[in-house]
Amino acid sequence: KWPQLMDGQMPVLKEGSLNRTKITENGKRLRKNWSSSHVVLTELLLLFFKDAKSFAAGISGQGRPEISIDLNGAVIDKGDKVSSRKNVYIVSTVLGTQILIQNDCAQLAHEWQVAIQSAINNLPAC
Ligand code: I3P
Repeated sequence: KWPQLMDGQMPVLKEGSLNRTKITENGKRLRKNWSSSHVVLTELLLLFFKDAKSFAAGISGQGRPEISIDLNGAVIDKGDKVSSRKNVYIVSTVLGTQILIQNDCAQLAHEWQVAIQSAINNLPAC
């Protein structure tokens, strides 16, 4: 798998399927385009792959993430104000990217919020 190529530098904390859409890039608003994604949480990065197969393919194949979020300085909040969907969370980065993540199962979505918040909290302050 892709992170294992990094020689154990990037252990996977959590992975699974979520709906996602990018709503802001470099501070600029984008048109929503919800799609399902294979999401991989590491200590430093939140990665969005097209699907599990793409994640398993490895970086030398078709395994590049579609979106890579730097968790340093990132914030995760409830996203109910920015979507009509249920169980939406919004991840905002220092560089002005915002991603919505969502799942119809409230518990599953909440577990992602907890895991992402915990990864953010565990990053060194400086
Ligand atoms: C958007 C689409 C999104 C919806 C968004 C709509 O329309 O229906 O699913 O976001 O609402 O604008 P279009 O396909 O024409 O771009 P949610 O599903 O998150 O509510 P919004 O404009 O209120 O963000």
